[in-house]
Amino acid sequence: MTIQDIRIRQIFDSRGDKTLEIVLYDAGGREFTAQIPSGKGRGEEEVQSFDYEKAEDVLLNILKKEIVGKDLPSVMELDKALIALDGTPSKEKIGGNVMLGISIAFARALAFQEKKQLWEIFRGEFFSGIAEEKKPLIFSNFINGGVHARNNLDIQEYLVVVDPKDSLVDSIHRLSVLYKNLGTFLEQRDNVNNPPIGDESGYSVDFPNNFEPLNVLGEFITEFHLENEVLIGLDAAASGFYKDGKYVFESNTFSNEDLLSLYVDYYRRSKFLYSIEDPFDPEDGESFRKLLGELRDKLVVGDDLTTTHPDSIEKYATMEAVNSVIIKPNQIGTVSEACQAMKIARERKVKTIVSHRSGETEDNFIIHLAKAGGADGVKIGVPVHERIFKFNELIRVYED
Ligand code: 2PG
Ligand code: MG
Repeated sequence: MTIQDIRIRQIFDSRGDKTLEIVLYDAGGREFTAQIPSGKGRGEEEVQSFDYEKAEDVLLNILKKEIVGKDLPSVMELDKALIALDGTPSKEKIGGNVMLGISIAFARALAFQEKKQLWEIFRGEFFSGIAEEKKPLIFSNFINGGVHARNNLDIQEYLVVVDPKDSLVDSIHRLSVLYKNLGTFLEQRDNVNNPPIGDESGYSVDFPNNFEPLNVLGEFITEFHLENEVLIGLDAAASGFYKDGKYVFESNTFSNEDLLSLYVDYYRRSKFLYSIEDPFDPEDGESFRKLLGELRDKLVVGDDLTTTHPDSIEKYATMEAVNSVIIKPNQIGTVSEACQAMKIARERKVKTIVSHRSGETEDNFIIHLAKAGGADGVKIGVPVHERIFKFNELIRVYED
């Protein structure tokens, strides 16, 4: 596939912040695009993300000379060339967002040329013979706190987790009904017309403490008789309340031991609580290991801890600090490395949850990545507003 030309457009993400769209032209002059999301709670090890001016500079001075006009046979070969040109661990020369956009847009061009679905390109290049066909659990963020909201919750996300074994449409509908009913409940509780929402369109209202949302969601699950198909997940995003080696939680100072006991108590009190993401700061990998030791049949998930980095996943899997990881391609900056991260996780029997970012676009690439690599879960927000694109693509990709 020859890359005839590349352009970069400025577009906006769901938070109204500027982000990039990469436009790639094939030899026939056809246009293939990729839009890159952005995160607020960026892990320390995440690769660099360039603004438009810097990206334009890279386009003119590096990409037009080294990539445009090249005939490349595969996504893998393109990524190898980009990684070699960049030559830095955190993608400081080309920018992880620019590299990922080119990587995805190129894969779309290949899919067009080969008359395939996008996921088939990824399956063929990276997961041939190793990914089984299964529908992923859907992690749906109903209540937003932490840096994603303007309320009093320290924990960033309260997620309803649904297993769409039978029908994706029915499961998504169930999520939608639950979400609307939670809205009505909060309207009445707080005597407001429309409860405020956070960065990912989950409700962002105050609660008496960080456990109470688990109670409320648990009561909904029981009321709607969903005990056998719905669970609850948390993303503590603990780096958001970590300061000088301590956790500032509910206005008190917690040691890592205190926080660990609090989480264990949450699990004891909520029978639906299934997963917890980033329960501690990435500096505190040892506490992840201790928590997983206490919660063998639950998920302890790495996100800021592992940043979709194959080496970090290997490290924390070996240490038995996590049994599940978030896969966010823009944390690592190329399709190949994101696929490599999924493969390492799979080899280590660590579950993979392919995830959106808090600042999202209409781009549905992550759903194709999940399908190609046989992901165990997808974390894609609530099935309303701007997140709906991902849910509808999920139906198309998994049920067509
Ligand atoms: C997270 C994400 C997505 P952000 O912490 O898992 O929910 O947030 O994109 O802000 O890092
Ligand atoms: Mg997270």
